[in-house]
Amino acid sequence: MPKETSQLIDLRSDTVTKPTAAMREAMARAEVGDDVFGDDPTVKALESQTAELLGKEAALFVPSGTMANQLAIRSHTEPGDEILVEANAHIYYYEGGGPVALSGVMCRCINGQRGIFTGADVEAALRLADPHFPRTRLVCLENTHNRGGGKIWSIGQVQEVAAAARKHGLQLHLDGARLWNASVAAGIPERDYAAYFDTVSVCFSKGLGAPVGSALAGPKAFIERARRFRRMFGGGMRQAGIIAAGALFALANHRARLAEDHANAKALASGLAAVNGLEAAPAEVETNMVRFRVRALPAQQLVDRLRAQGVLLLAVGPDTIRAVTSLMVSSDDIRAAVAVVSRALE
Ligand code: TLP
Repeated sequence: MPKETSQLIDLRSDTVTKPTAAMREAMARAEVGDDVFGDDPTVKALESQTAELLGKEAALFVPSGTMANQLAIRSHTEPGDEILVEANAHIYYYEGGGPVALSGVMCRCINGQRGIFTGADVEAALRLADPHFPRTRLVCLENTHNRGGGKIWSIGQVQEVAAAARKHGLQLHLDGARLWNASVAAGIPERDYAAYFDTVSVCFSKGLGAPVGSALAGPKAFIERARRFRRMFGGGMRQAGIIAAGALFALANHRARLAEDHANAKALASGLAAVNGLEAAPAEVETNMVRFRVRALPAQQLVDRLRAQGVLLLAVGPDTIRAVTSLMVSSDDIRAAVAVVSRALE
């Protein structure tokens, strides 16, 4: 029998997190106003706290991580420009072709190692300043890297790419949807990472557990330009303080606990590595994601089988499955999930 929703062990993503009772209370109490008129005090508080955390002049609250990234691209470029992205970057892979549709830019892909690339890669991908070519304008990094399996960029790696970009007058944007995870795991404050970038996007609705919302942070004039595009893209929200309050609660209460998710991901990978027919690499788990391979049957078939047993995972390739830990799963759930997977492959 399929399990009830409440009993499911949901490892598809950290986007599935639901607000806790305390977060809901904070949201219910939120002071609100019309944010398009600049009247919502809770949104303003969230924007200034986010800017402060990231060491930037200003921040803009937006409905999704995708919108934060796409606003950054639109605000950094003009149609006909080119941006450098890693071939597995969320911006390139999962945002519905946004860069070309919304900003009219070309994406030039760099093949990284689990999402990480080098300054030499940037230099090799650059276009000469010549009217034949698009103008290379922007380099995008993703930390942690989603399709890289939650891989963390070290500060040294960021520094090296940033130096190459600056040498050629390029702008830098960080897709920091999970920068919180990178910071907790690496012990490096968010602002230290952010310092190398002109703009940074962060999500409150993933591991932090808020129901909705992301932010784009950067220089004041840039954020004002992005605010215009947010309006154009339909992302101006009215009494958004209700959801901003969830994000504020998450910032205050759910950042340090991400370490638990990281420990659970490690434990999950170790458990899966011992299951016959699977290939998992616990040593590669750096944050809250685990990618593992299935040998015996197609990944989607195993995912379907596990769903019927109450364990939800995501097939991200023909033989590859992703699991993401979050505040929705406990260490007991992890042990239970490993047992279910193991039985399903017997
Ligand atoms: N990632 C989602 C899916 O879109 C794949 C997930 O389940 O991991 N940047 C990164 C690095 C992301 O992983 C995501 C979401 C986003 C941006 C976009 O965030 P949303 O979904 O809020 O638009």
